[in-house]
Amino acid sequence: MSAFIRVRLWLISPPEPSSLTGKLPVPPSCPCHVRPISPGTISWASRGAILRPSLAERNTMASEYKFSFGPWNISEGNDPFGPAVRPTVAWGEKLRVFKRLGFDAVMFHDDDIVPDIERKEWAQIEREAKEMRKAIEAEGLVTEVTAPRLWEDARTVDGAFTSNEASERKWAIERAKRCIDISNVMNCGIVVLWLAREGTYVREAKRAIDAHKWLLEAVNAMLAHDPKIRIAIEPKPNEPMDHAYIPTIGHALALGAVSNDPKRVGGLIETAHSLLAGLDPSDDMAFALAMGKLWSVHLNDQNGLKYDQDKSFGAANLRVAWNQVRVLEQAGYAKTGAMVAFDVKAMRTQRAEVATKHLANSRKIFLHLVEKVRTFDWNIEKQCVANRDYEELEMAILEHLMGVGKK
Ligand code: GLO
Ligand code: MG
Repeated sequence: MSAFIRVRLWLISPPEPSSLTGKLPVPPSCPCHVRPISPGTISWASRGAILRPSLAERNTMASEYKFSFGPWNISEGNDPFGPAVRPTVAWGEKLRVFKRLGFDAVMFHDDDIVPDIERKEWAQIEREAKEMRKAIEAEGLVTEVTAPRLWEDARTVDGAFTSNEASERKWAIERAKRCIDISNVMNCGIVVLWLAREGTYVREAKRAIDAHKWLLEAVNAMLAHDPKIRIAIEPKPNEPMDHAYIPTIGHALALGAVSNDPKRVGGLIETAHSLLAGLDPSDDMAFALAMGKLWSVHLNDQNGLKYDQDKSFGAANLRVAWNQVRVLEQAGYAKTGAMVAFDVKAMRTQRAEVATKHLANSRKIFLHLVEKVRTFDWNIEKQCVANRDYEELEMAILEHLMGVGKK
C-alpha cells in the first residue's frame, strides 16, 4: 500500500482507541489521572500524516513522562564472583547525575535515606530524612517510591514476613512501618515491597499456606499503620530464592484483593522479573493497567532465563521493549502520575567515568520507542487485524522499528 493511500485511510478512519484505553479504574489518591490517550490522538498524527515529531514535540514527549532511578543503579560492578571494579560514588555526586541525565525523581530504600537505620532512634531518623528531602528538592527532584530493605538484616536469613521465627516476622513488620514513616517525611505516598527472601530454597522448609497468610498479615499491618499509604508489590519469581512466594503480578494483586484495603495495594512490574517468570512484560503491564494497578515500572532487560541481569532497557529484546512502551502509551500511563523507573545495572566492564551510560541509554531508548509508537501507522494494525494477516502486521512493525521498508 502506498504511503498516500495509507494517509488517506488514516484520515477516513482514524485508529480506534484500544479497549484497554476505555475505562481504567482510577488509582486512589491520584487526582492527575485522566482518560487514557490512544496512539490515535497524538498531535502529529491528527495533522493527517505520519510525520516525524518535531524537536518541540519530542521535548513535550520527554516531559510527559517522569523518570526515576535508585542510588543502587550507580554501582561498583561487583558480582557474586568478583569484587568491586569501580570506586564508590558518593551520594552527593550521584544526586547530581539525576538532573544531568534528565531524570525527575529518586527511588529509595529506607536505608538509602537513613543509613544504619537499625542503630538510630526515630528522632534522628526523622531529622536525617528531612535533610535528605531538602537535598533532593534542592536538585529539583522528588521521591518516587520508598522500599524497606528487608533482605540484608541477619534476622531475615530465613525470610522476613515469612520467617519461621515469630520474632523475626515481627521485626520485619516493624521495619516496614518505619519505612512508611520515612516515606511520609519524604512526601512520598508509595512503598514498594520487593519480597526478596519470601520463598524457599527447599520447599519443605516452610508451610506455604501459613507463609501466604503471614504475607497478608504484613500487608494489613502496613495498611493499618497509615491511612493513606499505597503499597506497590514488585513480583519476582526467583533470585535470591529458588522459588519466591509472590512470583507474578497475578499473585501480587490477588494478595491485595483480599487485604483490608484493596484500593491501596497495587503493583510494580519489572521487565526482567516478568521475563524470568517466562511471561511477557507488556502483558503483565496490561493486566495491571486493566485493573488500575500499575503504580510503577522497573524497565530494564534480560537475556533469557539466567540470573537477574538488569540490562539497559531494550538492549536484549527491542521488540519486547517496544511492546512495553506501546502498552504504556495505549493506557496513557504518563498521565496517571505514575513514573518510569529504570532498574538497570552498568556492565562490570564499564570504566568509572562512563558508568552512568546504562541510565542515559535506557531513557533514550524509551523515548525513541515512544516516538516509534506514535509514528507507527496504526491503520495498518487495524487492517491486518481485520484481515487476520499477522505476518503482514509483524513485518510492518519490524520495518518500522528498523526504519526501512515502504515509505
Ligand atoms: C531486585 C529488585 C530490586 C528492587 C528494589 C526496590 O531484583 O528489582 O532492585 O526493585 O530493591 O525495592
Ligand atoms: Mg526492581
